[in-house]
Amino acid sequence: MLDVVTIGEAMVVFNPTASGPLRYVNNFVKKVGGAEANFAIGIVRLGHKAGWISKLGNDEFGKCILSVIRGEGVDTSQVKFDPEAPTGIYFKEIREYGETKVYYYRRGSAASRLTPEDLDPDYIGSAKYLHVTGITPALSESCYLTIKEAIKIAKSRGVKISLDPNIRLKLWSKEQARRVIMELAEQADIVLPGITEGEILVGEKNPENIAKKFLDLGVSIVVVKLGEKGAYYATKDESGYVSGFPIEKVVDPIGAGDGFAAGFIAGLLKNYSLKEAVKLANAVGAIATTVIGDFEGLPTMEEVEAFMGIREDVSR
Ligand code: KDG
Repeated sequence: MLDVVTIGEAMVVFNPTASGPLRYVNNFVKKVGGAEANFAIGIVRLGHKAGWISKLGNDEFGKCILSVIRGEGVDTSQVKFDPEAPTGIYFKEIREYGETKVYYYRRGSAASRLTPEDLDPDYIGSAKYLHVTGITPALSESCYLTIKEAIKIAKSRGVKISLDPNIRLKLWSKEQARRVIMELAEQADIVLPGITEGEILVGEKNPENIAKKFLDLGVSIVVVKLGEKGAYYATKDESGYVSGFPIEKVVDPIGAGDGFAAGFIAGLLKNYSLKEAVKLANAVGAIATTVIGDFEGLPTMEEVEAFMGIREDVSR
């Protein structure tokens, strides 16, 4: 029995060893990343069982990704190798000002060839939550159909659906993202938009108005991420702001949102109150930014409790 199942692409990530335009960067560190895989690793670190459905190229990078994600304790029994397409890769570019940029080399990748036939209904049905993001349906028409089918299976088996919009404008336009993500949101129990994503999706800037738009669609729980300020959560019965954990030195923000989602769903799996689950999400998201790599900073339950000051941290 799994706690969570998720579906999406993982890539080899090339992290630059210096900041500045990539044309002047000569050295990179090879890592692994992918929103849904990061999320699954986060869930496992927090003490729960996660399964990741995907496709990888039958190449060295695909084998590297499988051993890393399996090595982190995620169930990879549903991961297939596609002999006819490569594993996707991406490069990060770090600037001393502004946001980290990413450059994808993933068009036509093995994961973009996922189809509804790759889904085992019993596997999805064995979980408590199906977690999907707006990245997978942006990869290809067949990926979009795969996510729709996974949601249909989950709904028919009583599996709750959580949706992180994860809008990546390097993959599609705002209009395409809005149309597809809002269609998926209508089916979701939980939606976790960032504040800018809320503006793209529902045309509102205020977290309370963003949440209301999703609740009106039939979503049960909405959590709007407000960066270091924390988050705003709302259901039809309760709502509130939960402060964040500002980090003095963010070394790599990529993957923080996946950490937030993992923290929130782990909180629900632990039967925390909504407020406590959002607090855990804020802490996990914050800690994730303190380590280079998309998932490497994700904390264990012991680490996050020490960070939140509810457990003694014995360092030596
Ligand atoms: O949320 C972090 C992800 O963006 C990163 O790991 C890479 O999946 C990725 C993507 O599509 O950007």
